Amino acid sequence: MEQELRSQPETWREAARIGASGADGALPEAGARVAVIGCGTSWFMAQSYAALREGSGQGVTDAFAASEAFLGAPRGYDAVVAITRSGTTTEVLRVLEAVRGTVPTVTVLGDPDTPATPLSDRTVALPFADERSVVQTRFATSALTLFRAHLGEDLAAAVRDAEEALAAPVAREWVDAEQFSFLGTGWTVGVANEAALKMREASQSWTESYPAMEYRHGPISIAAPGRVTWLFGRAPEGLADDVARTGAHFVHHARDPLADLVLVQRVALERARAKGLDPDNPRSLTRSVML
Ligand code: F1P
Repeated sequence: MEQELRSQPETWREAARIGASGADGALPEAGARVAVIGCGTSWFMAQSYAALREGSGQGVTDAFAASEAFLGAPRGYDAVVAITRSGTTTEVLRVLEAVRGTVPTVTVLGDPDTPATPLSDRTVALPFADERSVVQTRFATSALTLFRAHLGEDLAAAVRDAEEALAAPVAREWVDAEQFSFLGTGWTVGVANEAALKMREASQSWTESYPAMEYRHGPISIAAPGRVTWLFGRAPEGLADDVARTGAHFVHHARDPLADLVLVQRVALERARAKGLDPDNPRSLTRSVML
């Protein structure tokens, strides 16, 4: 996991190049109503992509957990984008099967030679970002980098921020914290959800995640000294003061939110090691979940 995590600036550069050059026209065009699906980490990247695409005016874009969508495939969309590192996740394959022939599908995956490929009208493969680890790091962040570049964003600063996040100190308070609440707004809600999952998967930590303003509607009641509230992206007015009153440690960095996720991945590694856990063999997890 560590080696893969550390290669993110390189894999982001390559993903940004592919996205900026149009990803071979595989991704849906502006104006299309798009459903984005995935499981686990890939679902959280789907959430971020959906918020970014819709926010950039390219059309209605909704994210669905494939594990819910396979119970009743999304309807009323012009295209389905599936995100799956492995290309073998059962729920993703079932959604692709269910919508086959009714709506164009494009799957963003690691290895191009997977069961998802023949079920998709188009694929965007990121083999340079594929991983052997159970816990995803670079595939997910590279997929989101590809989407951001495809939507017209210049990712040069994000790549620089990722390099900086790889060199930044990991604070003692984060390694020792009893609990983490990760918060985001808009596209960074998906990033916050992914940060919380990463910390659970790799280090068996108690973590939660919320849209930042929603945090004040109840979840802030668990903020306390020895616990961390970590905000990605835009800071809603008054939030820092509210958290300060609880005594929780508030974290809000200026760097690109996806690059700040790289720092959380490192914190997850450090916490796993501090607890004597092997982050490359996480409890009860497999690289791909097949039903
Ligand atoms: C999705 C996923 C991972 C999760 C776990 C099981 O995989 O849910 O996000 O961390 O390893 O698989 P994929 O569809 O992106 O291959």
